Amino acid sequence: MDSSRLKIVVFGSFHAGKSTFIHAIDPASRHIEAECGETTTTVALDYGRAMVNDLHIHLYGTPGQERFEFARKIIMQGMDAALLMVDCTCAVDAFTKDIYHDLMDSQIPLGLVLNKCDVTESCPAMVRRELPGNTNIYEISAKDPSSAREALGRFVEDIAKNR
Ligand SMILES: Nc1nc2c(ncn2[C@@H]2O[C@H](COP(=O)(O)OP(=O)(O)O)[C@@H](O)[C@H]2O)c(=O)[nH]1
Ligand SMILES: [Mg+2]
Repeated sequence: MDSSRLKIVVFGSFHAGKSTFIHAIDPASRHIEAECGETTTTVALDYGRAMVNDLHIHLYGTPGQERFEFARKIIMQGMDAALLMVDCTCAVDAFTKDIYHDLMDSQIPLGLVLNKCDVTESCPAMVRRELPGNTNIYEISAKDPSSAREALGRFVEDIAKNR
């Protein structure tokens, strides 16, 4: 692992707030939509950069739907850490739980981003119960760029302790 750069991949269901989060961190981030193969299927992903302390952070947002497993596999190559974005305004879906367990089983440092905490009905406590066992948890509203940046900064510091 290059000690001055970190590749962080952002996972999460469609609509969890991945694009909003990456754009909040890096207003110059790119949202990329690519046609794949002979089908009309479009894969959407995001890419943004940030500096945290002296580290160059490269953030990659993955496509959320299950059928984009192949694209997630490619984007995941060489990742140093992962963030799982969860929408706290609704029940935790099976896709999010599956990704959570897969990432927990891997050796990759994982942070849980509990998003949309600005919404009155949001229930981050429920998400914590549904996705137990991880200590890097950040409650944010990706609509508030400062809370997104603070969560990323804390995550990078948290994982730097174990590098
Ligand atoms: N209230 C609220 N809405 C949010 C927040 N983050 C994202 N959204 C909204 O949720 C929807 C999905 O966000 P998006 O970033 O496109 O999700 P993605 O599919 O995971 O990339 C959009 O309408 C966003 O404006 C948040 O923290 N609070
Ligand atoms: Mg998106």
